[in-house]
Amino acid sequence: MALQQNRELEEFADEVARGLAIHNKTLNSKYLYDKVGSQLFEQICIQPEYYLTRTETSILNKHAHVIAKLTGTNISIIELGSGSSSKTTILLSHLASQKKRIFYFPIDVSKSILTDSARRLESQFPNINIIGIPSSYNIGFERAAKRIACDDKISDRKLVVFLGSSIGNFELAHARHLLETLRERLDTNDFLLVGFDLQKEVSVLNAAYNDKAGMTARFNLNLLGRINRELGSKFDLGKFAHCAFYNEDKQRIEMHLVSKAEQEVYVGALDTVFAFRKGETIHTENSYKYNLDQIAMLAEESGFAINRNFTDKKKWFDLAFFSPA
Ligand code: AVI
Repeated sequence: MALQQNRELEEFADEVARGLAIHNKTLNSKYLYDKVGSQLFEQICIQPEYYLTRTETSILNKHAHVIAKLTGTNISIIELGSGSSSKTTILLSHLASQKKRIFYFPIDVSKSILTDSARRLESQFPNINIIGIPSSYNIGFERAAKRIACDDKISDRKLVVFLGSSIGNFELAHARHLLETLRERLDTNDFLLVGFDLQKEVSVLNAAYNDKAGMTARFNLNLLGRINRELGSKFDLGKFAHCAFYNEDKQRIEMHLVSKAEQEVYVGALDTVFAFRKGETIHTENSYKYNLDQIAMLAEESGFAINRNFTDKKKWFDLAFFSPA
């Protein structure tokens, strides 16, 4: 455990060293989610401007019974990046009502979130076996698939769930690679349910990533706070500003941290000083917005066929239900 933590810290230090040394400074968005960042993200999800969570939830509320019918109840559910499992609970309640013993494998890097949500789900659904896997997507999926293959009591028909538009945080080639990898590991009668945020009016997109309460700004700035805490740096968070905007050419929200002044910052763990010009930015996240044709193309290119698209009335969000082609 301590060894793994050391390795993760070393990897973080390496990425910070590389990301801040280059001309277009950048940091991997996965580092936004330490304990503080994950709590701030939960707050973002309930902001009035952040339509994604409530829209996806409303789609699930409306269509979970159809999804449950399409999968049948003899199914094992593997969720990538399950977080608090709150949206999946809607689907689980439809599957659990059918008295079968179901297995649910939530995969998340945060062990504490997994423990809390497993406790809640176990008391809510006595006939669902919850096997939380604290891990990255790839390793977690392997572990869940192995367990399913080894145990006769567990249905080997799988539904993989990837909600929240997390796929939008992947570069397009990486999103395709992730789906291709999943396809290779799924059988023809398995399923994949993916949440995609759809393209829409730019003002709605910009507002969602610039909420009035300032939660997204705090979430973004916390990345510098994390570097301070874990790598002994001296970032003054007051000297950086949150900046998020829709890049229409690239069809993505870009999130940056802008240096408000010319400054130098020392990072203890790297024994290095990084210089920032006034107005220079650190690119911290992309969030790609899709249209239905792009989703169909992505599915086809990675070996899936779209079984159904479940969208809301405004067509702001899509829950795409894929089957292996
Ligand atoms: C997790 N992910 C889908 C969020 C998004 O909308 O891209 C992360 C986020 N970044 C800022 N606000 C929310």
